[in-house]
Amino acid sequence: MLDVTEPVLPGFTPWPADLARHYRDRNLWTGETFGDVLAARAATAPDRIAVLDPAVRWTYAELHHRARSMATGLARLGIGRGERVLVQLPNRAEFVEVVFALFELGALPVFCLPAHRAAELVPIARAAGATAVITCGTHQRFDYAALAATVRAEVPSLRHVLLVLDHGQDSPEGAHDIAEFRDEPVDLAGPSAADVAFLQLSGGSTGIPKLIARTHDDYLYSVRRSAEICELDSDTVYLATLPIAHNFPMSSPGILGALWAGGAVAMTPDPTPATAFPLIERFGVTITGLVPPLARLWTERAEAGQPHDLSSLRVLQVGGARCQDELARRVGPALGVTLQQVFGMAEGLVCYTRLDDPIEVVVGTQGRPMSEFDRIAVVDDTGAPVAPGSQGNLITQGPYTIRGYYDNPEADARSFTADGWYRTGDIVSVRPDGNLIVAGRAGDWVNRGGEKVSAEELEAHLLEHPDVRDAVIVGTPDPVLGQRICAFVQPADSVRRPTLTTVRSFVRQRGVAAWKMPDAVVVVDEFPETGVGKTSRKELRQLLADGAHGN
Ligand code: OOB
Repeated sequence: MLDVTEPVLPGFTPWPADLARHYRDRNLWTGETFGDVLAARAATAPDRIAVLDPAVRWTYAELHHRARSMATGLARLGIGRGERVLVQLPNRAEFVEVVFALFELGALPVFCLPAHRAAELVPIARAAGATAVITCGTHQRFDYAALAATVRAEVPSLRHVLLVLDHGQDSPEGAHDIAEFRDEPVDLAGPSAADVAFLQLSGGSTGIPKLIARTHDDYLYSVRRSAEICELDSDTVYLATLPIAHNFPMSSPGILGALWAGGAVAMTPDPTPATAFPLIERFGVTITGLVPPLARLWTERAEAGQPHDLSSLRVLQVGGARCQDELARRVGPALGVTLQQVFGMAEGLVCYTRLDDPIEVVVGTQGRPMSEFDRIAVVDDTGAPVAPGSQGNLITQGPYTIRGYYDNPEADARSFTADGWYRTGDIVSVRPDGNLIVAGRAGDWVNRGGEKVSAEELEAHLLEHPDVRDAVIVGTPDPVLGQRICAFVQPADSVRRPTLTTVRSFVRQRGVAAWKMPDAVVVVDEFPETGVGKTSRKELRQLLADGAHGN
């Protein structure tokens, strides 16, 4: 039955009514909720494995029962439809239980990353008007319960702290063990498909956090389409390697895609080869997704030889940041997988290379939009379309791309055009075959005395240097030029450290214009990362501001 109830969450910007009707008429938006999907899988394949982690193995029937039971308990606590609940959990089975319990209730999970601390969580909780936090006790030697207590003390709307505890862990004063809220399930009214299902965080927010409200209708469409493109079925075992609350492992096709297809979701508590490779072998993992720094680590480990049998792994997705061609060429042969590039954003649009694309497309592009209903345009800084094939700003709209942030008109004024296109902030070009090449973020340019240098372009050159393992270019303030070019490099080994002289002469030999030569080289063993493992240019800039010196 089609559900045409319009969503009611204040602060949510709906799609224009005619477009919403169009998407429903075309059956892109099917009127199903995530709760409906789980109920359907539990009815048709109750005994199939739905969720696996090192400690847990739940069938669809068990997962469904647990989610309904927890939803009933949370309703008893007074958490109701439309309320926002911060969820900060590591990759473990209970994440899925908690999220489906909230879906069942019609309460909205606000997806936080385990790397978030009070400086991020307090503004998020305020912006969301959250009434509860669901987190864990101590994990990887960090006390999440204490963090939740700090956030609660700062945010008056937060009434409850609920903890997913390990055996033997006690719940501190003022918090509840969530196990106390596993009641005998009763049928709850639940949300409609047009309702907002959750709030996701936009990457790289400064100031008031940009929260992204996604409906059951629009998100399920993106999950379904992603599962089709990634050829998931009931034999799929998807490994959640990246922090599970992020949009990529959540829905591209991620854990929700695997569940939609009736497959299994497996979890690794950390993404290193030492932890993840044995789990791939143990669970028979068929697909997972990584950010480029991790893809590099996995590739290097596999190239060096490693003792685990990864033969079940068929598809390795790389996305979240630009995968350099040099790395993309190595991934498939090293790990014995089909590489898939994924260029996406929590705001909506996701592009994939297809599994049967020629290698040149898979290595050299970030794929094409997943839906024929996605609209993309490449425009200059005045908003006019650029010549076909030229680089410019990517803007987009479509059946799963938001029309505005949650309750944030200032951010909307910057990030959306008057007619509702989302400005991605990405500089791309579109090839004649429709595949996109991401050149970088609009801000990732160094403006050296008026000469613009693309960070990504220079990084690609440095990566070809035999002594360089990884490289990131950032601009640093310069009194004369405005900005200078600083290259942060990780050395390939501890003996031969790249220097400014060797790097400059190498880049010059590659026939690169003189004004693109780095002005400084800083050798570091690791790059600072964002919560999801992307390299953080912001923190690298901060390192320089704090006095890091090059040679
Ligand atoms: C994903 O989502 P977010 O919201 O954390 O970050 C989105 C931004 C994009 O606008 C782009 O700047 C960058 O991350 N990005 C890429 C990329 N994938 C994302 N830049 C270059 N190449 C790529 N392949 O990161 C995300 C969401 C869903 C699926 C995959 C990634």
